[in-house]
Amino acid sequence: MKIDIRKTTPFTDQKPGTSGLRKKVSVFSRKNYLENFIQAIFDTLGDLTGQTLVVGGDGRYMNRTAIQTIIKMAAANSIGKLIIGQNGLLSTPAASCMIRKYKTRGGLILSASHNPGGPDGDFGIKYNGENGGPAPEHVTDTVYRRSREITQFRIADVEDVDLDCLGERPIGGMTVQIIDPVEDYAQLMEHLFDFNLIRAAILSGALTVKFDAMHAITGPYAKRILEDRLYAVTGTVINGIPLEDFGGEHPDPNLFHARELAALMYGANAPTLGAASDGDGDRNMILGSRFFVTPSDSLAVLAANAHLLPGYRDGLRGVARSMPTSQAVDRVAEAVGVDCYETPTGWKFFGNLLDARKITLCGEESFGTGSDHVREKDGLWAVLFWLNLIALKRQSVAEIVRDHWRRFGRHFYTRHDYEAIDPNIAGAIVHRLRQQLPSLPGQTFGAYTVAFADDFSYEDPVDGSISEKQGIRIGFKDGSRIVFRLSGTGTEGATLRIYLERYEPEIEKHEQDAQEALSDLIQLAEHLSEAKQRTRMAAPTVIT
Ligand code: G16
Repeated sequence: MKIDIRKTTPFTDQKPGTSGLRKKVSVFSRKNYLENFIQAIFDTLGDLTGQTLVVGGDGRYMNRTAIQTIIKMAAANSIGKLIIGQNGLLSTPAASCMIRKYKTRGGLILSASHNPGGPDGDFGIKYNGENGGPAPEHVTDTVYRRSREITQFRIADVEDVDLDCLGERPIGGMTVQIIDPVEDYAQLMEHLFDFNLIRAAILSGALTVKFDAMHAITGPYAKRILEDRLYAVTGTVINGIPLEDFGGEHPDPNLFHARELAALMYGANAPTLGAASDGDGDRNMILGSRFFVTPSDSLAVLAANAHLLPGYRDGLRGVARSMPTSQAVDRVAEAVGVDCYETPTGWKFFGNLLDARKITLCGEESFGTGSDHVREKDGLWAVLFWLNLIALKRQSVAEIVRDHWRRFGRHFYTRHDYEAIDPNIAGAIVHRLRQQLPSLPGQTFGAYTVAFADDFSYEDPVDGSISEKQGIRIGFKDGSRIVFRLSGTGTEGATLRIYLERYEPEIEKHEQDAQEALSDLIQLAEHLSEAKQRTRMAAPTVIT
């Protein structure tokens, strides 16, 4: 096998964001752009001789060509083995599952998650470590440093590998194993949930489900698990074939982008559960008939009921949520008597807590929930959790959530996004907010008195690392909050996210619309940030 050592010059913009490096395909297509980043990862990992890596992606445009490049570079960097999902496919949670199951040195996951795909869309790549989770900040910082000083990369001069045919083949001294992307993951799900109970409920007609794979990675997973193993009728999974451009759609599981599913769930004869997942299969949206479950509520409901399900019979060790996620799960933790951790946005921050066995469940407002079964959030896992719960309780989604509110109170919650705004304007908004922080505590705005105002800083309780400037929090005496932060996953301009939360203990007030219930706080957020005025946008781009 001939190995080329090619000269290159560094790019200055290869800084991983909230979840790996995400850029436009046009950026990733620049000469040596992908190669530089891959070599920077390999260099950061040190001696990889004989080591195994898992490789796979969400099937978006560039997935296959990027995998061929990774194979050639891995062979030239003395890697012993690559385990690759058939057709180059692996959902993010399935990749995490395989890294853990086969005890590999980690894996490379190719995805830009819920961002659009295709030649004009986005591409992304991230390294997950031996625990199956996204690399922590000190690793991604080192990759970034390395990417800025790189002068050469190694690549083998070999033929492309057939990614579609299962089995093992040698590439120089390295072995490439093409593996069924679904089987290991499906087995893990079967171990966590009561498949017999769910199957019986489905067969009896008491439980019906529709799953929107949004032309993305979860199609094959959902078909195998929901239709083949749980006997949901054929057609339960819609948009189930992964397409390189996601059918020209935005594979983001919310009411706006999962339109087909939303129309069904808000129409007559809706199934018991409607669910959708995103580009790489780690996000989930849960719907009942005419009922949207906020991700924050979903986490709280799962936490309150986990002990009823086979995989979680021993109860919870603790829970965690990202800072902007509503405090609904905090109330469950308090009632159950376990710790609740508040982390910065980004699944990587849960890794240490899970590895140290401080938590069992964790989740984020950004449609992510997961547990200690892998080290990524897991869309289909959340759907199966809900199916198991519905089969067990014999209640509708809405009844389960309303019962939860009755017991714990309701956290009204919404997120307003201003997307693709001028980064200078976004910076100015954040700067203005930061300047106000010292003077806010004690001030009263209508019914709300500020209890604290800060720029969230997190000290990891396991390794003591500190992450600063993770979002502006304004907390009020009644527990309400407004949070402002800039997204770390966008590829166009800046995205300002405004998160709003208010607690309502009174049952008679639980049926109010969230935007109405939060209207005073929404106005106050505008007063403090001048987001509309400064961006000259009449309304947020997306409200969830
Ligand atoms: C990623 C991260 C999540 C984060 C989300 C949104 O999700 O893994 O932890 O909550 O981005 O981040 P931001 O608010 O910075 O855009 P995904 O599904 O895109 O990989």
